[in-house]
Amino acid sequence: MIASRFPIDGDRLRRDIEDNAQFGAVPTDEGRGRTVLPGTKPNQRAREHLVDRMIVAGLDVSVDAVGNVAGTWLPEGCDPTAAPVAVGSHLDSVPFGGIFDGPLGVYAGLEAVRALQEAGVTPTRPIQVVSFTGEEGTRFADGVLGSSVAAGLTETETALDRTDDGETLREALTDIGFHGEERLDASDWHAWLELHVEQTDRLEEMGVTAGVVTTIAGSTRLHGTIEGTADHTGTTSMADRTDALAAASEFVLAVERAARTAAESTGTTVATVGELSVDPGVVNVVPGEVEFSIDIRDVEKPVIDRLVTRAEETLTALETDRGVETTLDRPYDVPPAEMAATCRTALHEAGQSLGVETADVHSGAGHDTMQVATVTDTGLLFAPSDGGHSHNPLEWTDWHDCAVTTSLLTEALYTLASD
Ligand code: HGY
Ligand code: MN
Ligand code: MN
Ligand code: MN
Repeated sequence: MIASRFPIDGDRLRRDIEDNAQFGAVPTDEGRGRTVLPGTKPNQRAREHLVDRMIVAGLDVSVDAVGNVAGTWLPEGCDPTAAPVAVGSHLDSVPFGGIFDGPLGVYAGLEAVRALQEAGVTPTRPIQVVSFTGEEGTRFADGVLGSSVAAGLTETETALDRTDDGETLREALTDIGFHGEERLDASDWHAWLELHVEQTDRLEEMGVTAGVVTTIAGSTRLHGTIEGTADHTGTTSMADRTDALAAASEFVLAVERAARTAAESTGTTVATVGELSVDPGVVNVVPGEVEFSIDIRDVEKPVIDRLVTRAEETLTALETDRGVETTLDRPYDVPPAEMAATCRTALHEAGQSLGVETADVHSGAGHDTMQVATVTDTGLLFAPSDGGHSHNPLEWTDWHDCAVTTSLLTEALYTLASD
């Protein structure tokens, strides 16, 4: 790798990510896990730590109504009326998630600004380092909550009224001191960049350190119920049962079969029944009701829609064949997002200028970037995931790869903020 015009401090970046990893740290047999759900104490400490680090870097910190945190760098000589370039990701995690998914992007964004400051350069545009609330969809929404509000896709009050575990998002954010004013408006931005771990093993297999994302797969999340009749397991004959779990089992396998068939031709289709709860869920009662959720993804929207239709048809057939009653709703429907040529070029050219090989890849994972892409130019840069693991404590990215991809991010950020 050729020396960068804006040398980043890999140790400082590592310290930020390691310090952040303490918040919500969970004991695991191997790897380093963390559980940092929106509005919880670990989330509060992670946010406070970020604000502290932003203040140390001389950024002007603001918190919006849904807890999105933005640190703005407006150096002398920079046009304060110019549309900013923003960079960042999220600090929340899935339960027992890894330490890089989200925090790498937030702290790489901060490190990029520090590197530009220390190089003594002045971009023509302000730069904002952003941490979005609730990207993972573990509480209050099915995902990308803060970026959906910032992109104007979800009303602020609607988001704040969402409840989880008996509290509204408004109450949870107020409790942790991160229910601000206003709304961070992503449509104000000239461009947006996010660095994220790849969460699969393509880059590792290719031996490439930097993935420049072309398209982020669309993601549709369905929630449904299958209702049968709870009955005594000892006295209810097999012929007289309406077993909700048996019906649901057929449904899960039908969804999997349809996704496997689609993936044979697309190579990018995935569908998962990730949640299945049985009521009453005891050994001597025939399952009366099952609740489930499905996550369907592909880079082509029609493929997703065909799988949704297949799921609906399967439920209808189960009603006829098994006498169950079913419901299915589709609260989360994010279409595939194309990354902007301006940002992809800036990232590839950053690789060339640094002598770092880059490769075009698609993203099977969803990201805040897909929401921001609806209102401004966006780019998404991947760092390799060792063994492709993510959303578990085995998630790992070599510190060297974190530093190299942060250098590319810095170069591209300066390019986009200096036009
Ligand atoms: O679900 C996703 O794709 C993201 O990791 N939240
Ligand atoms: Mn993420
Ligand atoms: Mn994630
Ligand atoms: Mn490695």
